[in-house]
Amino acid sequence: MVFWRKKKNATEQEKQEQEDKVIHHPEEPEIEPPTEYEAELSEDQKHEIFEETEEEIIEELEETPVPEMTREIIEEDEELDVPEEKQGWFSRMTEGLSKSSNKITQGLTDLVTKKKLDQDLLDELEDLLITADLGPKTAAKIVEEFGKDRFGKDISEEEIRLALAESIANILTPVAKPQTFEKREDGKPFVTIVVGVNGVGKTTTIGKVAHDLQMTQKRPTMIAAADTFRAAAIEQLEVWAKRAGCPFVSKEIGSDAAAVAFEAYEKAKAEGTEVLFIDTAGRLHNKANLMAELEKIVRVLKKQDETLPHAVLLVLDATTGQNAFEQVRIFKEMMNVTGLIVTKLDGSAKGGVVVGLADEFGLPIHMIGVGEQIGDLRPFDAQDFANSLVGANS
Ligand SMILES: Nc1nc2c(ncn2[C@@H]2O[C@H](COP(=O)(O)OP(=O)(O)OP(=O)(O)O)[C@@H](O)[C@H]2O)c(=O)[nH]1
Ligand SMILES: [Mg+2]
Repeated sequence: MVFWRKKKNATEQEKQEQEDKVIHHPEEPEIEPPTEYEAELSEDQKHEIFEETEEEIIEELEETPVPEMTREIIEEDEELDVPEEKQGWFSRMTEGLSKSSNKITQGLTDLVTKKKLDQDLLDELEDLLITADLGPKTAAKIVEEFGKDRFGKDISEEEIRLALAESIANILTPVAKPQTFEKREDGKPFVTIVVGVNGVGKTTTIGKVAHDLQMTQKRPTMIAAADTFRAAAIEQLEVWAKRAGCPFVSKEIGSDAAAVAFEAYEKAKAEGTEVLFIDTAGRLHNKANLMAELEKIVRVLKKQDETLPHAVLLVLDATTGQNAFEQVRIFKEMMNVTGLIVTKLDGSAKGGVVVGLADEFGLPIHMIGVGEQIGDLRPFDAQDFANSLVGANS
């Protein structure tokens, strides 16, 4: 009995270590600056995270001055570089997805040397979809559907391509839902928390979306730096806020992330801001710390208004391929993730991961990132994405 319990604990520990690796890969450089976090939460931290009263948070807020930027700063920003929309959306995405689609298109050309569809061809097609990172379950599902009415019949490369595009579009259509950040009837800000592991593109994505809202749609937007662990992270977000022409709320490095969120919300409400973005830290020592921090942000916001936050967007880096599945699973355990943004589809041969994610989790995919520039974020269009991925014409 004792032995069994030990074994169970060991398995739990292994699971925890595995999950911590997803959050913070062991080969990544050390976190800077070193945080005061310990592997386990101390009594003080537990108090701070779970029992701190609203008064204590407010007290803390009053002590720390908040650097701020205003919309006017945009006029001084000489470096602003907004590339012109030279190509249509489809060709830009196709270009962005070229590595992924090359893999599938070239694979198909190599594959279809026979005329009739047999089991070997179906198996090879399944392998091809797995290498393109659709994931084994989704690949099997697509191939089964494809083989159903065609087995033993003549088949052409073009027919396979179109059938694949259709199956993929069928999987993607239910999740392709743009995030509209709708104007609240109560006149209060629409609050979005952006989460994701280190380096996936959270800050860049906020900058891109905020720019679109503030500059193109002319909707007052504010950005808050609740990633308080690295000075560079705060500065990077400030640069993006400046480009987007948005007010920026931050506190000193090492400040309480929830306090930044609290203060930003108060300010956004007071200024008639329509959309507030809260950037969060991707890199904490382990899952327990990250979860504690994110939970506290949500708890503090909910004290202001039960309906907060209105969106929790999980950013995923397509180049991580299958690891993205683990990230979704872990973040879904931690938070009520309302939708996904998949970045770096331009530099990845793993664009197929989007299809696997849609099939496995059914979470809305709001946007995709196809570059580092301000205009390189696009609403997610199921049919266009499917066509681009398999190299079919739109
Ligand atoms: N090619 C490409 N690069 C991107 C895209 N989105 C973000 N990046 C780059 O990815 C790198 C990391 O982006 P960040 O926005 O700093 O990522 P983050 O999630 O905020 O990272 P942390 O704050 O360290 O957790 C930067 O160099 C970005 O320019 C994209 O869609 N395509
Ligand atoms: Mg960041």
